[in-house]
Amino acid sequence: MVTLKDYEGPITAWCPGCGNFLILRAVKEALVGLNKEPHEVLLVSGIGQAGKLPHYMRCNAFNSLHGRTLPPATGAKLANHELTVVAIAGDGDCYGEGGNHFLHAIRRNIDITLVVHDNQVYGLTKGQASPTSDVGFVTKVQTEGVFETALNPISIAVAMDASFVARAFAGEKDHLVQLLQKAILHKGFALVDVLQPCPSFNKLNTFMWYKGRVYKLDETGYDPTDRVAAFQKSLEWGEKIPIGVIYTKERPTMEEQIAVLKKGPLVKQPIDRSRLEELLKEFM
Ligand SMILES: Cc1ncc(C[n+]2csc(CCOP(=O)(O)OP(=O)(O)O)c2C)c(N)n1
Ligand SMILES: [Mg+2]
Repeated sequence: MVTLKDYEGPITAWCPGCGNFLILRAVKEALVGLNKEPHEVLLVSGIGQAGKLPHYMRCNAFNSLHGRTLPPATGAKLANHELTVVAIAGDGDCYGEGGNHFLHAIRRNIDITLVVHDNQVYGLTKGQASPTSDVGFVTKVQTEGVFETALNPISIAVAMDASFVARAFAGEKDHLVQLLQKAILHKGFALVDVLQPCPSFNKLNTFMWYKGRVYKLDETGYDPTDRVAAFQKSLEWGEKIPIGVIYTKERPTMEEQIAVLKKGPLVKQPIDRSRLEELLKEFM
């Protein structure tokens, strides 16, 4: 029987009131609820305040470079597809510097869950605008307000026919736990974009700002399998912001299409050292 204690990690260094605390708690609760042992789980992150989440849990973890959360997560899943791989990224990490990897992970449909802590700001580097910052958002760098149109990760994911697309709100922790569990159980690439207040550097999109706007799709009879309706839903932002599963589509995963993996995880397959020696001879 797995308990929260099994996942307990060291003391955090996040600011008081940060939405990351709720996301950390939700990730633990989701894994415990699914009865996943820490050794069956790998968390992969890049650089940022979000990227520190795996440091604060006791399970397998890999900390990559900024914007490079998805490549090692993909590699690890290919090496051992029996692992539950959860990629943890910030909005800057995933939609800015790592934007290209985001697009191609969706195309490949590798069976991992991507949790984006979307605080609409660069938190770690102390408050520059991120790709998801709203137009007009004023920072120490964007002194006259952001003029670029915000990137809409949900619309992009639906447009690219991602196999699971959800939006959550850190302030609705139990709902977030349910969405994380659905994403982990889903066979294929699963995006959970989590709206996350940053009390230090985002004074616009606060807990109250989100609280007054979010509503749960699950309570509206919404059908997440209709792609056109999902795209339309993805455009809702402002007075009302939908949270829940926005789109799902069953399609073959990357692992299912790679013949050698049918014999089991690569890490468990025997290695033919004679071929390796042949290769090494080329460098002698
Ligand atoms: C290659 C590289 N580029 C830029 C940086 C600087 N940097 C570190 S974290 C970060 C942005 C973090 O923002 P986000 O991903 O939204 O995470 P948050 O801190 O908000 O959780 C940047 C630009 C870096 N460390 N490495
Ligand atoms: Mg951020």
